[in-house]
Amino acid sequence: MTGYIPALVVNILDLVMLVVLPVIVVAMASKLGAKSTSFAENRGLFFLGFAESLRYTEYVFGEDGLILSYRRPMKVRLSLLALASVAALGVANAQVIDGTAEALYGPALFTQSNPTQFGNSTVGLLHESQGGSEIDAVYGRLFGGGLNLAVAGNLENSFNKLVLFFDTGVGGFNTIGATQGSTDDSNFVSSLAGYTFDAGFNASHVLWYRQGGAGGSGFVTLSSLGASGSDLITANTSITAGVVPTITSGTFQFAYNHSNTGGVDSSGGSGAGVTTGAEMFISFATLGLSSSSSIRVAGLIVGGGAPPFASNQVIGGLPAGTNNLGGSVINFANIDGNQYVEVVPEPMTMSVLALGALAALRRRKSKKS
Ligand SMILES: [Ca+2]
Ligand SMILES: [Ca+2]
Ligand SMILES: [Ca+2]
Repeated sequence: MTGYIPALVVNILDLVMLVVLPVIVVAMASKLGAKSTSFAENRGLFFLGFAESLRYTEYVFGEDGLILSYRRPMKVRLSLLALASVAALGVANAQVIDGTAEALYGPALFTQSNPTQFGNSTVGLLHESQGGSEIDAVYGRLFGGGLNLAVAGNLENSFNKLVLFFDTGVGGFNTIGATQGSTDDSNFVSSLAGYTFDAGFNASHVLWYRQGGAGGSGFVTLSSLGASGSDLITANTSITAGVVPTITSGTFQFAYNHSNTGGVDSSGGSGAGVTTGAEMFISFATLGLSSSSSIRVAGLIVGGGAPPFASNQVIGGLPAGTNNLGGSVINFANIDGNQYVEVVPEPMTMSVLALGALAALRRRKSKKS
């Protein structure tokens, strides 16, 4: 399609694009239940499209150097429409804290290869994992002003705990001290006294989740570590049959989809491909940060006791064939390999860069012709 649009029409269309596209983006984000419905967090693609339109504009300058008129090939309007569609697609793909790791997380940061000795759930219910606990895979993103983390697997409805430790790069402890400010869940954090992480991993925060079955409750706690630490989030939800337990407290969100029947089992298997389990959003502000370029996450599934009886389901993985770690104080530095993963920015940034590269390629092609 060829032809040119008069400057007046271009101006009107620009105005329409400026006013309408943000409304469309926000409306779609809201309708699709995206975590962020803010245009500010989805505007990158819109401005890329707007910049593209300026590049294509052909100006006619008067003798005084001022723009006399300008015009824009018809195909630019079509490419702007395409960019608007891509922007809408970006929103459609926005992740939701629902207990499933969306494709936007990118590849798993860890995949389990040790069979579970805490039971293998084969029931497939959304609201509770009957018969077993396992950590199959870990996915993470720094996006929307915080950490988005998915720990795929199962957590039995027996008040076993999924315990996660965060190294935000600010402060933290390589060994958990005997004196803790956190008191929630019968001083659970104090029961971890002496836990030592791999060299360079300094945990500043701990989160743990545990739940009963239908009719019971699920509880999540996020605490800062140390004698001056405190319980930052203590929240719970009732467990309803057929419903993914979901907890929201301020900006904090947590959900556990228990329906996984794949992943590792009691004799082998692999956690590869499992995307359901715990998913959470923790804002940087909640972690005491204004921004972050890297957050490390360690963690494992434990039962009761002090120190708690630890499984062999550990983030980062244990050497092949390692059995349950049992009811002793754990020193990850004495276990081969890194028992943590590192979450770094940001698949969405890569998408925008890829889109920019596509636009550049298209310009190059159009110059050739
Ligand atoms: Ca999700
Ligand atoms: Ca399994
Ligand atoms: Ca280690």
